Amino acid sequence: MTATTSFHTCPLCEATCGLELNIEDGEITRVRGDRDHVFSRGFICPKGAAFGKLVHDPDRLRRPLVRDGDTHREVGWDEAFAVVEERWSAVVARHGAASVAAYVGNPNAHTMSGGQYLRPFLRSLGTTNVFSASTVDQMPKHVACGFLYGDPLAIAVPDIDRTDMIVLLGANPYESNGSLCTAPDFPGRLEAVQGRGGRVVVVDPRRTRTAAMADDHIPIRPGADAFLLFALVHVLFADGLVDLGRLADHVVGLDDVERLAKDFPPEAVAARTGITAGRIRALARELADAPTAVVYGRVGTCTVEFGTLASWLVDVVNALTGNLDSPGGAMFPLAPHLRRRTPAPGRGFVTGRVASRVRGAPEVLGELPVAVLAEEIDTPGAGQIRAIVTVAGNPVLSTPNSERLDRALASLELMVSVDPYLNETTRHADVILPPTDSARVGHYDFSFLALAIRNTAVYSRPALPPDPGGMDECDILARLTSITTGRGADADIDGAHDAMLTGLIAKATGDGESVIHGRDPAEIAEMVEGLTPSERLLDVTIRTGAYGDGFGVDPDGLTLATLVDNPHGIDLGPLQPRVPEIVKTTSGKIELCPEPIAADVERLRGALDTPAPELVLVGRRDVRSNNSWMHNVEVLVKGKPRCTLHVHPDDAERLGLADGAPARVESRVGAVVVDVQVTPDVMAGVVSLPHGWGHDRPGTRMRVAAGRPGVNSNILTDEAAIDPLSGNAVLNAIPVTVSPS
Ligand SMILES: Nc1nc2c(c(=O)[nH]1)N[C@H]1C(S)=C(S)[C@@H](COP(=O)(O)OP(=O)(O)OC[C@H]3O[C@@H](n4cnc5c(=O)[nH]c(N)nc54)[C@H](O)[C@@H]3O)O[C@H]1N2
Ligand SMILES: Nc1nc2c(c(=O)[nH]1)N[C@H]1C(S)=C(S)[C@@H](COP(=O)(O)OP(=O)(O)OC[C@H]3O[C@@H](n4cnc5c(=O)[nH]c(N)nc54)[C@H](O)[C@@H]3O)O[C@H]1N2
Ligand code: SF4
Ligand SMILES: [Mo]
Repeated sequence: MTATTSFHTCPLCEATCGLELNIEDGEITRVRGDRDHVFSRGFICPKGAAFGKLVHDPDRLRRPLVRDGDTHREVGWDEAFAVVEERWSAVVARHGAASVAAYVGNPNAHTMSGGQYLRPFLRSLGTTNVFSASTVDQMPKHVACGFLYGDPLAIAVPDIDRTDMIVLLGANPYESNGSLCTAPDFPGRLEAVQGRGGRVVVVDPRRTRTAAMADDHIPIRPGADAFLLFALVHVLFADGLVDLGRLADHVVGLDDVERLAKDFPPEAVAARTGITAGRIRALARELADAPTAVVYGRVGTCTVEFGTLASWLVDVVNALTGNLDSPGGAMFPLAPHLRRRTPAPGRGFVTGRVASRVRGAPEVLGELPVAVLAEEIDTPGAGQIRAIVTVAGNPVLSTPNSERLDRALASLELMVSVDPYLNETTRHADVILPPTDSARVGHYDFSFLALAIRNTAVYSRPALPPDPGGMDECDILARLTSITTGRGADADIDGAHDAMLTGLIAKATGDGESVIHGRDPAEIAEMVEGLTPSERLLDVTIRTGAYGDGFGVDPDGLTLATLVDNPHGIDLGPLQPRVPEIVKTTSGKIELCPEPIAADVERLRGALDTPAPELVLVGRRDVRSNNSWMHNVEVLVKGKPRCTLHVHPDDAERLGLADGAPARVESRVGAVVVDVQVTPDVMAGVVSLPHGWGHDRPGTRMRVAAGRPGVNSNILTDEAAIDPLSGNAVLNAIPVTVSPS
């Protein structure tokens, strides 16, 4: 028996914790937190501890499946790609490239293939029907930042380790471990804020674990954060508390924000938010008075009717209190794969370059809202979607009115899924291409190091040897790209990888802003190191990045090899101010009151007078779960049932609901029956159900999950309801009725 220890970044959530893996005979036998990890320092959660179980899950697919009537049968890789090629080209020949679509899900943000091979693949499809989990998640933040800073990826994160006060809106990091804010051991870091005399305030309709630890929990009516934030802005102006600090010369639009905020005094929003005017005024003053303070909004502020407005106002409040781009406030990370920019105006941010066929919903960041996917499939006409590729997504559980989508997917001429599970979505696929597990591939966090509260560099080499019959997701996507670009399923895959590398180098040598501008691409190519195509691409990215060696320019700079030599990561220090360098608006200034956002304020003003529905549904997360796909691991799902409907005791009494008894929950689009859990931890007038459950569909192969199926909360969410600026689905504050079942 051979026993070894290996260090690997946990790929399961945004916290990017370092794992210490014990490996015996090719099996992960024990997982602990890596105590020497520069960022996570030994912290892990129950999901990270179950990483080995997930990797070795017997239900995990290791070979491709092809549909045979109502079942799937295992085939070889060549056969699977041949089927894809034949049927894909047939659909394109019959209906044109406009009839194909792609849906890409959350785990793409956690894989190197997602960071390196996905974009080229999506572009190769030649369709505007590109959908992703971003429009059931954070798209409002991208849109707000796109307009504010000219760059939708310029997202400021709370500088938790240095702040004196943090206000969390619609975020529950004690369960989620944080999002759009990579901070391993987020709970410990919040406790440290309190430990040094600072304050933690949580605004949430539920008394979450995060709310329970906070110095102050402010319950809010779901969907009302934009009102609360506007009232804070109102008070900051009215009481003369606005101080832009260092950003004064870099901001335009201040007067316009002040003018818009006039309509939202605390008294006007008190009823709609459920928060007294006095409390709102006090909060504004606390934010202004704290030496440093930061407002942080997440899922509860994004997946709502006014998601973009709320996301914008979070940054506005941080700016007005002098806390934007300032230590202890909200700051812009500089990850090793990114570059410092030359301060200069940019091209700005636009949306709506195309619109969806049926509803006319505007494109954002090159994609359409996933809320329109079902109608694009089930509405006949030119441009109707006839084929789809899903990569790492389970939209049948994760997107609104999922029963309609479930039916729509069943009607397609062709569906191909790149996914390791036969689940609620992939059961509709004609071909399933399962990538090898994440312990067998390298790991670098393109998405999350760019959202980290400290600048950090970490790369993990594969922890386990390759599965001889398995396929790396980079290879799967490269082969699919060969098919969709007409080079064919049999095209030389090494050639495709080499072309990617040559392209990346050529882009850098031809880019006036790159450290290797003007160098000979052949000379650079000679210097590139790495054991896999993915590593070689990463080497180029790191070496031309903010801390890179520039291929000899700075001998002390980072290379892939430096990262490989430091498996516990390299700490690059606390975040540094980045304005104006980061700003890419056409004016070169932070546009505090962008015109498209200002235009949406009228809708918010109108909603002030609309009475809120009597009972609304919100979601919730549990630390042992992650969206839809970790319910097949026994240790994560055993124990008390987690998919229950939380109901406040007053509502339970009023509606005749008993603890533990089933209730029928009904919305405009659907109904589910689920067991009630009566708890004072949810506001009266609000019920809560987690998403990602509903594992009772036939034709899946997730035996543990099927034993505790739960119900799919997205049967209740309404695909008609989207935030107009971002196209993001409304997944919180869904009007429902509840009755005993
Ligand atoms: N009602 C409600 N709905 C929600 C939310 C909510 O709060 N409330 N949250 C939303 C949010 S924030 C998100 S991000 C979405 C998530 O939406 P999705 O991304 O559509 O769903 P996931 O459940 O994350 O599904 C991930 C899929 O990827 C597969 N997978 C896992 N690892 C890999 C891998 O390495 N490679 C590949 N190719 N596949 C892999 C899994 O088997 C699974 O099929 O759900 C959203 N839906
Ligand atoms: N354990 C676990 N961890 C996860 C995931 C998971 O499914 N499970 N998913 C991962 C993903 S994809 C993401 S995007 C992140 C999300 O990370 P978070 O944003 O922290 O997500 P949630 O835990 O859903 O917290 C959202 C909170 O918003 C509250 N809320 C609902 N409506 C409103 C509202 O209108 N206003 C306010 N102020 N609050 C509201 C809910 O009660 C809930 O407590 O978590 C990631 N980490
Ligand atoms: S908090 Fe996230 S990254 Fe850390 S161990 Fe848990 S799942 Fe993995
Ligand atoms: Mo998410």
